[in-house]
Amino acid sequence: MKIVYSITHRMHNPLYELYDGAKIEYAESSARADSIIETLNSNNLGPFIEPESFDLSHVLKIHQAQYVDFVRTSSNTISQNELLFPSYYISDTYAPITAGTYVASIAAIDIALTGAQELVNGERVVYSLCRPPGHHAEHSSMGGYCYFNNAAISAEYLAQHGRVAILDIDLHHGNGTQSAFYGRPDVLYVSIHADPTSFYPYRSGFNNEEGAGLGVGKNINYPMPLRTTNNQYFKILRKAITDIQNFNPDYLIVSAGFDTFMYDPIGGFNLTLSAYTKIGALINDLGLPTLIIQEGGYNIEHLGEITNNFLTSFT
Ligand code: Q9C
Ligand code: ZN
Repeated sequence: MKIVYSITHRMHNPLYELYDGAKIEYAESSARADSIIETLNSNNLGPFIEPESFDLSHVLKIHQAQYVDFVRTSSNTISQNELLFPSYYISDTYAPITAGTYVASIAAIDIALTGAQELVNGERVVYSLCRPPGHHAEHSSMGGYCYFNNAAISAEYLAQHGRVAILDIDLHHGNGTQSAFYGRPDVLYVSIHADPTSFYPYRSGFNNEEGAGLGVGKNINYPMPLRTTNNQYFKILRKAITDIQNFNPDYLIVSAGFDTFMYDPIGGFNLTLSAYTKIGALINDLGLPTLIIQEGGYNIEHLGEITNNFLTSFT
């Protein structure tokens, strides 16, 4: 399986995040990608390929030009080790801008788009190791460790070639991806996540959010209780997979967050290591051209193994 990756992600490594005003360790660290690469490497997954660079016009189909400009200029003018928490273009305190943020975020988009291009060229499954992640980034705001929406940008790219389904299995609801396609009949968004009544991002991910206008019925949320177990999860995943089959897409994008793991430091579900092999197998059974995009997952010790278990089901 082709794995698209670049070390440029290391340029983005904020020193802390703000939680209730306190500085706490930044969960979305560069050690995450290192853990994944190391494990995939030692299990002989690959080949690893470098991203191509794509035109900014792809980004501007999903994000507001002023917002993109703001991330670029503030990132390029801030000094090393400084963190900027602006009072606009941001939805929470988990996505500070640092000197390397823009460069790394653009590389993550190129990684996702390179994967999408590989699918159009006939590849069956590609893994895009994006960092920073993207599914919380909205039209004109960053948040939840995300700056630009890698999954939405590549979905828009693939939508030029056919019908696209996005399956979001990150622990958190992908508010950015949902809002990007909320009115669209040609892109299905299905998400399984912790019930937003008591979990980030709090304001979206409820099951009455079904899409708008021509997109009604093309947005499907499955909020799940905290401490969801393997079997509870598989049951809902099967429903989500049926939704995707009914939509009959040409391409599938998986927003693959692994923060559903029982020992995730910011987690809330109880999935075990072996659950990810099964989740991968159930998704692989769809038999669709599939782009797997990395989102969350913060247990550094096990993240590589989780990712490896998931990906191995596609090989
Ligand atoms: N003290 C993704 O998984 N809340 N983003 C963190 C920790 C924000 C997660 C609270 C979680 C954002 C891509
Ligand atoms: Zn998450």
